This record gives sequence, C-alpha cells and structure tokens, in this order.
Amino acid sequence: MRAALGLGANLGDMRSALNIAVGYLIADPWVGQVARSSFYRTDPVGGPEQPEYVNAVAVVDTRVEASPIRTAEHLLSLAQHIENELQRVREIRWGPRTIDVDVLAVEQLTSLDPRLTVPHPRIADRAFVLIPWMEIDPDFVIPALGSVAEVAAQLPPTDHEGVRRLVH
Ligand code: A4P
Ligand code: MG
Repeated sequence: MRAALGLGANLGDMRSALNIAVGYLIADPWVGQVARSSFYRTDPVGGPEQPEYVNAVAVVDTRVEASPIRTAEHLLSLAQHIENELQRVREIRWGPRTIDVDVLAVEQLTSLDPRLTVPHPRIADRAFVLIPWMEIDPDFVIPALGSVAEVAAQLPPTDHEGVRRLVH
C-alpha cells in the first residue's frame, strides 16, 4: 500500500533531523520501499515570523496486509514516535531543533477525523509539499484533488519561488 509523508524542520541541524526521520521510516517493520525527495529550503508558510524550513517528502510502500485506515493509524503513530524521539535528542544534545512529520496520503483513503485527517487538508496550497512529492511520485492520485503533478501545476508561480532544491 502506498503512502506519502511530509517532513519539515526549521531549527537546529535540519537536514540531519530529516535524515534521522527517514532512518526511522526505513527501520519500521511495516515499511518496505522508501523513496525520499531531495531536500528543499522553503519560505515559511503561515504562523508567526519564523526561520526558513527544510522540507522533503517520503513515499513509502507498506508490506503489512492491513486496511488503509489501519495503515494510516500506524503511520500516524510512527510519525509521532519520530517527533518524540527527535524532540528528546534535541533537549539532551544538539540544542534547539524541531521536526514535523505529517501523513499526507494513504492510497485512496479519505478520513475526516481531526486526529487523523487524510489526505492532509492543506496539501493543495503547499508548494513545500507538492514540489518535493512531484519529484518522486508525480502520478500518485490525491483523493478529490487529482495527481500530484496536476495539483502542483495549479500553484501560483510565486509559490514555486519559495521552494529551492538543495544540492549537496
Ligand atoms: N493530525 C490530523 N491529521 C494528521 C495527519 N494527516 N498527519 C493531527 C499528522 N497529524 C495529523 O499535529 C497536530 C495534530 O494534527 C496531531 O495531534 C495529529 O493527531 P502537530 O504536528 O503536532 O502540530 P502542527 O505541526 O502545529 O500542525 P500541523 O497540522 O502539522 O501544521 P501544518 O499545518 O502542517 O503547518 N512552512 C514551510 N515552508 N514548511 C513547513 O513544513 N509547516 C508548517 C506546519 C507551517 N509552515 C510551514 C511548514
Ligand atoms: Mg504535523
């Protein structure tokens, strides 16, 4: 079953936080193949004045036979586990750091539960999600929205400017 997760950080060693997060995904027994986009430096969207983010998207294929909702529940708890672990590391060792892991979509599942809303409700206007996702899985169909490439094509050009691929 295919799913996509959004990764973002804007404090501390952001790339290292994202790499650690991807390591947790790869290590999870439910997760088979993992594709990770490049890292992107992105202008912050919404919220108070805050530093730039580094964002990436991971597309995972799960290998445990379970319903889409069970799979989504598992991925949400994995996302929260990763957030907790990185939070803990931050307090002990490397100073301020933050990581946000969001479940973007799970197959064709639609869930309106506020605890687990899938597809993630703000995908359509977020270049920092759509541009990395398009790099690795442009044909994935986001329920009610269309393919990742189609939805990305609807972003205003100015939004594209706020998302810059990091070359390393
Ligand atoms: N929740 C519901 N649905 C989901 C889902 N699909 N995935 C619930 C993950 N969590 C989901 O999440 C709050 C609650 O959402 C959880 O209890 C969970 O059950 P959180 O991650 O603790 O809080 P948050 O990060 O403040 O909220 P959220 O919704 O992740 O924030 P946003 O809207 O994603 O905004 N600008 C740039 N350039 N890059 C960014 O990454 N991120 C944000 C965060 C704002 N601006 C940004 C970026
Ligand atoms: Mg979140």
